[in-house]
Amino acid sequence: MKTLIDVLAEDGACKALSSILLTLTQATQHLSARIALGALGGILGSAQKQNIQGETQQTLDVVANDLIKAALQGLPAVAALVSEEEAGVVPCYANGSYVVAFDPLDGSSNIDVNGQIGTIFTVYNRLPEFDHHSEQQFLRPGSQQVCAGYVLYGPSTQLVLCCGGPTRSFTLLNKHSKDAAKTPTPLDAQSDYVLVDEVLTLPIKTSEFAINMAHQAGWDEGVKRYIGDVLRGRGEPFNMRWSGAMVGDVHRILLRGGIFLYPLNHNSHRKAKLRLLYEAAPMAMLIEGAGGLAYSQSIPILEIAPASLHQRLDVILGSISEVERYLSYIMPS
Ligand code: AHM
Ligand code: MG
Repeated sequence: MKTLIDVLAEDGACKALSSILLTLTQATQHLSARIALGALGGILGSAQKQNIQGETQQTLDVVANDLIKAALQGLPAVAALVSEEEAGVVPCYANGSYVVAFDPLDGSSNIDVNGQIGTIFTVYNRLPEFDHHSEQQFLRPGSQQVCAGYVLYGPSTQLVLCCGGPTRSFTLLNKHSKDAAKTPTPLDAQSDYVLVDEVLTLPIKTSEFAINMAHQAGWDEGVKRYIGDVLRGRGEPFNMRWSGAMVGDVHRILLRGGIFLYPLNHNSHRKAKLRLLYEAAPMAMLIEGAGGLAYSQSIPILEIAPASLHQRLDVILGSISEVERYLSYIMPS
């Protein structure tokens, strides 16, 4: 049985990067234990405040953010961090060699209904030419990510990670639960992420698509035509799946193949929903590490540098053949 620490050692991850990944994932172990307690863990309901993006925060959004932020802030390897729940860059250690961005709690609308939720994260090398807490540390194309991952809090808790090689998955072996509602420290040394898939490879055959159909009135014509053709059938049965949490939908696609779409919605004031830095870019690295493709409009997501920390964009990712087919509908001929 190989655990995350064994895999990082085998891959030759340096001490600083290992400290970040182990600390961050330990924070998610605590989160997992709190989440498993549901209403008994005091994590349900609204926090009665808004984040910088004007979204009402759930209690768990705040709990998850505080937990992960506190864990990373204590690490000398971390120069700065960005979170979906923080307005700007949070400075950490001036000599830190990495910067970290994260969505502490993805799929917030699923929290109170015991649905799938997750944590998404990305790590970049700190750029020596800028201040350690400069926004420039984060406004870089996803191709520069050192490592990306997510934790899915589902019936089991799974970590999916790519550090430049293959995308791998781990399952949390959790030997405790009774003390989970207590304060998140000290860490429980008995919980660990155990490697289950050394190399995740996205299946080529596609029979599922994931999209929020409720927004179709606001889609571009190409998106409407593509979905219309899928719904009419193409000689192959298609199923639609939408979990309301990107981690859940991307996880299904990594295991079963298919396509995930969050297109522009011209009827919404913000047009795009998903954020580039800590949602789309890490997911693109994980999907490409598993042999898939990730685009926004006609541009590979990993080539796009955010213009601002919380920039949103439309997202297309999944099996190569289906993403290419979709692109042929939305590209001007
Ligand atoms: P969140 O990070 O605030 O939870 O928002 C992102 C989520 C994604 O996980 C998911 O794909 C999408 O928003 C769901 O949006 P919708 O409300 O259209 O179902
Ligand atoms: Mg999110």
